[in-house]
Amino acid sequence: MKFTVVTILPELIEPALTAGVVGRAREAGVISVTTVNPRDFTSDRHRTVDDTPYGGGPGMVMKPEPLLAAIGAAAGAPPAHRVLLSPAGARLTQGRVRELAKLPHLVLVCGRYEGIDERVIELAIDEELSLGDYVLSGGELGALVVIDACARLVPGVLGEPASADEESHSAGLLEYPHYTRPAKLVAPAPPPAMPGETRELDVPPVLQSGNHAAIAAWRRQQSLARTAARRPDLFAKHRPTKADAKLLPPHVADRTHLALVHHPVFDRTGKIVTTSLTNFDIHDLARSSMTYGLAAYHLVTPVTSQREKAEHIAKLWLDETDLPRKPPASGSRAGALARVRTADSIETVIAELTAEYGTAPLVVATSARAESFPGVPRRTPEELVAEAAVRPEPLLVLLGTGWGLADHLIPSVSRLLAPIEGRSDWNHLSVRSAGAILLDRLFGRAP
Ligand code: 21W
Repeated sequence: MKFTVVTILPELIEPALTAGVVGRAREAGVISVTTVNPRDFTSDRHRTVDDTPYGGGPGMVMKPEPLLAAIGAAAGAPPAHRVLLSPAGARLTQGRVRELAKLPHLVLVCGRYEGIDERVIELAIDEELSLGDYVLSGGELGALVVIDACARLVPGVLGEPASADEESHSAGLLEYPHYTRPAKLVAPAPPPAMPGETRELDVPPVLQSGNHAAIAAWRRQQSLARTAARRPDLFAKHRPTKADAKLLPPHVADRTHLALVHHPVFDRTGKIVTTSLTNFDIHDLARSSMTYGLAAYHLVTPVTSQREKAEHIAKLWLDETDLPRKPPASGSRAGALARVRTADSIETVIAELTAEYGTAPLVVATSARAESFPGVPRRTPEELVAEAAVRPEPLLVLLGTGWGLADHLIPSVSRLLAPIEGRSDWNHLSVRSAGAILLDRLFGRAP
């Protein structure tokens, strides 16, 4: 594969490609890298490649004529694929690298200054690529990244290419941790340890077991857990395989409990009150909970008569509705009824779940007020689901009625979901609307 880099700073390209895998591939003639300098296509005494921007503004712009001539000379006829490295390009991905690596010749055009004259892009660039959302001083490092990423996919460049099988298997997940000898590493302890203090770090025993199935399972589990913790965006896109499902706790929705809290909540004046149950809230959030496959929906009020009313309404509804006629996979009519539950307090719900699951729930609050639950870690729905997916606990999501959960009276809360915001300052969603939006953000499937 041939790379031609168009740059006014060739000395930035050359030395970076003499060592390592790419250096050896060049020596072996498997790839070639050359540079073309737009300065060599100027005709004035100062070899000028830049000029002031039309319309004013800071900095300089690469002028079109030398750049066009250099790209023309680099690309040949018919022209090879021409890539401009630019902060305004599409993000470079491994998928794009795989496609680019199939080409026989790639021209990489590097901008300097504020950028290049737009007409060069119109006339002589096939695609614009960026490395990411940070500011570099030019395109040269981008060109080096493209060369390195492509070269290692060219047959003959890497000694033993990772099997396509293994690559596709791990695609979309972060790598598992690697270890080599010694099995017991004795090393200086990191600060704040005393000088001279040492720490002994062992290679995980499973890797020394010789049990290849156990090793593969451990590595896969590490990949899944790391991806969930570090890259919730990747984790959200990952479709767990059947084997993954065995390594992970049950799906988060299957162990998520929604609680509609009527006490302790604020009234409009900030006083702690107990609100009354409403028919609509019982119905609508029960339907939303079942639609999104939650484990249960809990109506929380200390008022005994209100709990009895809730149970009565829930039973009537479940008798009448056509929902249970086609019960969800895990549930009969009785199962559906069991999914609408009542409790006198949040603490009671927590105690019930702790007994049922053998571990206390991760309690998640929602709030329309940005400043409530001070010190409690904030999570986006994507972050929360990724975090919960690799932990064993059930999830208890609290929805406050009235003017919201009385945060200082609910110390069990350990995560907070950001408020749902519309496009105005007026934020008074009904709790059942907020709950439905929240469930969709947590568990909804994009079409
Ligand atoms: C950086 C040129 C910033 C122009 C709004 C208006 C190539 C790059 C580059 C550069 C600006 C890549 C401004 C990630 C990168 C590159 C040089 C814009 C400020 N903002 N990938 N003016 N980041 N950068 N100047 O910077 O050529 S690939």
